[in-house]
Amino acid sequence: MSDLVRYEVKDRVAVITVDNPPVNALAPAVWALIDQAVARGVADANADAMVLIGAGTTFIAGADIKVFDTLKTRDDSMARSAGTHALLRRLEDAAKPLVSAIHGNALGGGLEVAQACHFRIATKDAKVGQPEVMLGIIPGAGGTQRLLRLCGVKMALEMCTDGKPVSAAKALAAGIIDQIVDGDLLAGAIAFAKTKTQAHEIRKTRDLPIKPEDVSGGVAACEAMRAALAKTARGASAPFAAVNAIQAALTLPFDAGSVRERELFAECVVSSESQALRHMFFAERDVAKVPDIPKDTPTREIKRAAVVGAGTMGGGIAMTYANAGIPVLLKEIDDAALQRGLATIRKNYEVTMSKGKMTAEQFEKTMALITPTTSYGGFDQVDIVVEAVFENMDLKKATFAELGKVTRPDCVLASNSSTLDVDEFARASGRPSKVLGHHFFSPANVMKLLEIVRGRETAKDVIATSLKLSKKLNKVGVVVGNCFGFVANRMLAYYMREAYLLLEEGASVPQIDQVLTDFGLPVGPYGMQDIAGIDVGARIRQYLTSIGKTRAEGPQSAIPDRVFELGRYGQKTGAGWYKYDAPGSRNRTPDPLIDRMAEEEAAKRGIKRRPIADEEILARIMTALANEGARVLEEGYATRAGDIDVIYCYGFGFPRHRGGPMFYAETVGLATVLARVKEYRARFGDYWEPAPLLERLVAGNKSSFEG
Ligand code: T1G
Repeated sequence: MSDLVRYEVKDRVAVITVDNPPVNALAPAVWALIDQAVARGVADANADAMVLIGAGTTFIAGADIKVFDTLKTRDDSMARSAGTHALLRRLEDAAKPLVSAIHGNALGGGLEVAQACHFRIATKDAKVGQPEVMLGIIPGAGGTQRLLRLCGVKMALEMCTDGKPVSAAKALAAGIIDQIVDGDLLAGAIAFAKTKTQAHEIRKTRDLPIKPEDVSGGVAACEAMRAALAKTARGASAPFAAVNAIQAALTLPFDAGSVRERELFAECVVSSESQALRHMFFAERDVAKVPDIPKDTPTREIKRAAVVGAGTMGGGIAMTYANAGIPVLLKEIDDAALQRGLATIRKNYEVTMSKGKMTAEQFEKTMALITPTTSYGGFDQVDIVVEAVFENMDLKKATFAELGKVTRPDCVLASNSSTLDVDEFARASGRPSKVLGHHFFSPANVMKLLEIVRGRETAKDVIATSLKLSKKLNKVGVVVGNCFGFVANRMLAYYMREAYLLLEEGASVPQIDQVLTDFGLPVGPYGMQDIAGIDVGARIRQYLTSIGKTRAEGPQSAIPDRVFELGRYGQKTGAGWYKYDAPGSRNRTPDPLIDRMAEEEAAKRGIKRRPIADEEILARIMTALANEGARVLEEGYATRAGDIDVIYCYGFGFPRHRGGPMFYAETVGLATVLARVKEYRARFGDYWEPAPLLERLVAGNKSSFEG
């Protein structure tokens, strides 16, 4: 037997151990070796029963996701799944009791293997689930046909459409597992197997009858789930395919239902939605892999923190630390500003409590971790300071100069700046190796993205510490370079440039926003600005202009500043790009004033306004993002294209089922993207400059930014 799957007999029970670190994924070889091991156990005169268990920290966490990229056509998938289904039937037909012993996770194909075993036992901390829809697919190894026979259609529908794992206790109550073992799992499994041997008990899941309540009400439950998904599964198709497969289990014999599952799985696995979601699965794990920062780079423990600035961002950052159980000093320049910040924090937590997501006791405990102050007292005790003062270089440099004096020499000094030069803060601090950017996204206590902005002299252990800290803060930390705007805002500037120019050329604010929300973004560019505050962007723009910078090449529309100068800051003032019922209201209506401004600005620039098709709006905005993203990659400010995709999905809600702006560009086709850049250059001006990387990749007939 190979190292991947071991076989040994203990006390007349064949113990089959899957050992494919780190999660015992079912690579093709592992499937085959399990098959062989069970056949060996059945034939082994020294074994009366069999136990299947995982080595290391978990049972089997699913099929090897990388394998799905080899399934180019539906036929490829149908061929592979025929083999998998047949293999699981062989397990199910074993003539001796076959018990799966679950610890850690039994997910996807892992749970399907367990379902094909005659019995399942688990440790109390184990979890079982069918998370395939998170990858744009459905259980493809009989899970939609067996699970409901164990736990009923309602729970099977929930598990297969939301993809969430369930606890061992819940699985036991539902009938998915047969026993929870205290103490040694293997010993418990062997004892359990021996009881089944004595009882000559073999229970084939596929032969279990559909529960009577499901015979009568199962199809209605499927219809109800479809109706619920229509509201929640925005743009996703896999959850509906899972419902269809489960409905087939209700209405067809097992074998016919299995064929239906395989057909539905095949449609999903070749879809661009699944390819995008599988890309995101690995991309959000790869961001922690920084080429010159080895995994074993020493890190420092962050036990105490401080935040300077209790504005919207500073308050949200302080909440992020408190939510992670890290005591945090929150400093403002005076008590009035401090109290305003604390009031906002309390209000945020009260909203959380009103939603039942936080108890009053948790609120008090979390708030107690935030110590307000108007001095630097106690800063010599903290392990990290996050600077979140106004986006003004002089103010930030002065703050870093002060922090360099009042904190310990080994204290990490991080700036929440969204745009400005981290190296300048570093120089001002007097210890640049401990300085970097921690760019949170608003609202900082909610958005998961954290841009870790690496300065020229930032030490490797400070980067490694930041990556580790981001996990503790429940953030996705992405290391980016210190260019103007870093990665997120540098690219966003081009996204907004096109949105403004399209408005002047004839599109409307509602039309542009609708195109982007139909594409899958939670909000369009104009709605986003009305939420974030038009004044925030305007003041940064003013400051950048004062230091001779603009965020993006090309024509700068005057409309944003005109809107700002009218005091229209968005929802908070009752008017921005839209009109609102009242300040703070979210009920918005288009405002003809904006269209008049667009007409005036177009006239000034000699533009003949025209109706603009939705397709052009989407193509120009997505092309602008991809072209600038290619520059970011080439200049080395992002490690890989997937990092940019993670930034956009986690920072701006770019739809995961599109895979992020770079993956989406690859699905459009890099040659098509380049052709569009050249077309726009001819139509609109030289500021549409093809990124050299894009030109090289297309010239080399490459289909991916990774070459
Ligand atoms: N395939 C390939 N690699 C996997 C993998 C998988 N299923 N699961 C994890 N990895 C890699 C991961 O990329 C990372 O690699 C390392 O393992 C540690 O993962 C036929 C069709 C189990 C909860 O969707 O949810 O079965 O970055 O960092 O935080 O019907 O991994 O170290 O190089 O996430 O401890 C269904 C996916 C597949 C489960 C552990 N199963 N995995 O979390 O570690 S489809 C899943 C997870 C399927 C069947 C269908 C998590 C975890 P690297 P990690 P973790």
